[in-house]
Amino acid sequence: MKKAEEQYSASSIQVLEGLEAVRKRPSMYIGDISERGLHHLVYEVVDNCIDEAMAGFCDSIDVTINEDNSICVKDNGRGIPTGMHPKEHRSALEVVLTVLHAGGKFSKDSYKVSGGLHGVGVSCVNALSDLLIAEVHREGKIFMQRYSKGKPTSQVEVIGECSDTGTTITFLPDPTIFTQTTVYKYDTLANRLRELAYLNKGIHIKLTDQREFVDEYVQDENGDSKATGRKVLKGEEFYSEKGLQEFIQYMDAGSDHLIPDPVCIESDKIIPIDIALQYNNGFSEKIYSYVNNIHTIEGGTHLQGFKMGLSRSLKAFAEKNKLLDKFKGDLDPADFREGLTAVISVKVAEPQFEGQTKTKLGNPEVTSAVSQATSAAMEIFLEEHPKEGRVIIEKIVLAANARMAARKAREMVQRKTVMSGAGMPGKLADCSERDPEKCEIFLVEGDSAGGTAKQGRDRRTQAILPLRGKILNVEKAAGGKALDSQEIINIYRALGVTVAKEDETGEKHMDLSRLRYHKVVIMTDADVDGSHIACLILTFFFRYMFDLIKNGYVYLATPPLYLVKKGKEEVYCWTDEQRAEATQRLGNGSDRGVTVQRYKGLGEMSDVQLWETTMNPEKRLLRQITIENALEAERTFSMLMGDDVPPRRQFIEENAHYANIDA
Ligand code: 0RA
Repeated sequence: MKKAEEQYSASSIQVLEGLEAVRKRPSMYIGDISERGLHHLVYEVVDNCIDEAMAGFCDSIDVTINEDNSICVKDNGRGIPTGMHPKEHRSALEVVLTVLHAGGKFSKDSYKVSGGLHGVGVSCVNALSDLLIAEVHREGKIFMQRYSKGKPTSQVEVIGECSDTGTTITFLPDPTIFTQTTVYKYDTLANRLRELAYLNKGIHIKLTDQREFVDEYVQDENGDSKATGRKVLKGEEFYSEKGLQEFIQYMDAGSDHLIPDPVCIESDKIIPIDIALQYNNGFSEKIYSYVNNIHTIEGGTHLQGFKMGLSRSLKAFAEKNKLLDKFKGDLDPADFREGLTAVISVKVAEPQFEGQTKTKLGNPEVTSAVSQATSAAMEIFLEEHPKEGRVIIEKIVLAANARMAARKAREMVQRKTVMSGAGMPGKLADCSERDPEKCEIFLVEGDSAGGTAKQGRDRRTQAILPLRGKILNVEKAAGGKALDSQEIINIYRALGVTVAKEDETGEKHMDLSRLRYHKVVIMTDADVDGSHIACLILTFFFRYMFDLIKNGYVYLATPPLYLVKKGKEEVYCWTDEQRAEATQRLGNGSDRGVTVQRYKGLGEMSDVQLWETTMNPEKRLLRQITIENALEAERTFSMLMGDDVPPRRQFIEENAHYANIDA
């Protein structure tokens, strides 16, 4: 069926069958029924509160994860109307909660642009919940109605009086729909709520987790945090007074800025546009773009417009002030964005989402709107801040020079890659199969582990490329410098790809038609060093071969941590819980005669063990790297691989799962 037809029949089904259709085909409405879909339910409800806040009636949203993994979302908006709906012969509340897409039909100022990726409304959440309770404070009364699987199980009842207004939705996801998991992840919700707080300044968004107590901290007079010795429920409040400007500071934490304050661009001329940007002394380009509060991971026309407007205004400023007179060569569009961090947020009434993950804006009219707003605001900024302007141009010229100097190295890589048919790196142990779909390559830390992997592998489909120690930290390499590194050249050559090129819209793409393996597996030791190396390799993929990640070709291998043994019985374990369980089981309740061997590195395993636990497709656990949480990944990479030490130390301390093994 064609796309348009599909959508057409979908909307007619909705009218005919209402919420039954949602229960029959939940993925069609909320994307999927995995952990992602489960969390999507929360976003769907919160989006309605954000709409209410955007309309100017709400400034506080409280999200609570209850002990039973039900979710409560409370706002201080006007409250969903509870009066009789003239056409439907039932309360407006019931209509909002049981009719698909009814959420916005009442609002007079109908420029509703928020709404989740699928924008289906609270009624979907209702349909997919075992239990949903709506409580509305409005006109001095407290109204309540209950539902189960989308159907009302009570009338709208007045249960008390109040002097405030607002809506509280409590729902318990239906486990027969969410069969994979019904357990909410605090961090997943926290990341999204934080993002929403930055994107919609002035709203207090609180998250509380009733399932977990944590140590309470207070700030002392020096601003240091100190434990009080008491326990409190886990939670955070997200609030941003200045919006995107603070978002950038959060994303860019730990880098040195080129100009004192971020540049802010706001325009309401054609469509609402909100942009903040900052330059730092790093070398990567970090632009986060949003449409209607949705992170457009694949960019699109708004991003394209921003890039155009930015280069145009900076170029005009440089030429006007004769700052390029000594510069030989020409400026590449990407030169304008080295060391740039920017957040772009636009509101589009009828967004068209395209691309592999449906997170790429297609509306053509948005390009010129954003481009004009950007260049107009940048012109004013540069006019008023000529000193900052000069600093930025100097950085751009530096980037251009570094790029040109690196071009030779790059051309060499290209030539070698393309020309030499037998040009595989000497250390590569290739597989015999030629169909890329069936082929895997393991990037292995160190020659010794590489040797074991070569012995243990399935030669037909598995190739091994040992990497020497720590590969270059590309986060610290200017321009094309990364391409000077022998280990990185080897990766390009082994994979059969060339350096990503920018197209006319400013998007970087790789030619993946010659990619020789559809699984690229990073295999490192299960210790701190190994994690660091995996992180370096991932950073390289993230910055230079993003298309590989986007297509789902990149994986992490997970070698076991322990071997528990009694007599001939052997059990591999990946966690401390598994180890304890295996010890108990093999020892029949005692640990007599049970030995526990801890693997410190891949090199300690025999080829057979490595195959059995980590490489054998039948038994191994591969973790696919996805772009789901690209935002957090980006921040983490910058932080871990950047210059600033304190945040890195903090992160490692908080996340050092491996560090405890010896304890
Ligand atoms: C329909 C109409 C009005 C508000 C809402 C829905 C509304 C929905 C949700 C969902 C969560 N929080 C909400 N807050 C409000 C307009 C009400 C009016 O005109 O008074």
